[in-house]
Amino acid sequence: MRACAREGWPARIRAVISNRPDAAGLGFAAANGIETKVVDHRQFDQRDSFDAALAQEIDRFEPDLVVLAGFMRVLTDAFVAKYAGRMLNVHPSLLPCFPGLRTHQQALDAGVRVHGASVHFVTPTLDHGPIVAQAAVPVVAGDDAAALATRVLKVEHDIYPRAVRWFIEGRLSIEGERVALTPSEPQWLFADIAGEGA
Ligand code: NHR
Repeated sequence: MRACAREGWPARIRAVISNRPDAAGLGFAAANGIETKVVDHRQFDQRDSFDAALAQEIDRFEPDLVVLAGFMRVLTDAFVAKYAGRMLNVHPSLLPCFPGLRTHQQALDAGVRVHGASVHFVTPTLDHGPIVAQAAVPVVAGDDAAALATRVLKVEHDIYPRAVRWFIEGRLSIEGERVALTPSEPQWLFADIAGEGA
């Protein structure tokens, strides 16, 4: 929302839809004059009936792009197929490492020294779609999952708006497992954490 306004994107955010009535993003959207909607997954006993209700709400807004942001329900194949090539997610790891939940703890347990975030197109296989952009951050002494999450979140907030903007500008094309950006520019970022005590 902020990048769209600040950079004057040729786009508008049609709606913010959450499965959680308490999601902070709903209040932020409403405060910025954007329509909100809740589709509470707890009111559905099957994933496909929840997904169908969610799709119905999304389609009322006829979006060109669906942007998952902290969306935590695994989506059915039918839902993913409906938005194929026009649904993005940001996952807090350097995919294909550490898909799924408890990502930062997975990274700490594996002892990696570089961690990060990935923006990818959503495909049926969880956290495995074609990668649009990635950002790397160091793992430093004393990190716990929360500290690492905070460092990663900063770069998520950098690469995700950039990736969304590339989509809006029509610059992304999916070529098998790869995403081409035209005209080309770096699809990676190395976090500069100088001065952050690392
Ligand atoms: N759905 C599909 N088909 N493919 C992807 O790549 C998806 C997806 C749905 C969500 C986001 C993803 C993340 O960024 C995402 C990518 C939730 C889970 C999960 O296990 C896994 C990955 C992601 C989001 N969710 C549990 C479930 O049973 C619920 C966990 C909870 O409610 O806290 O749905 O990491």
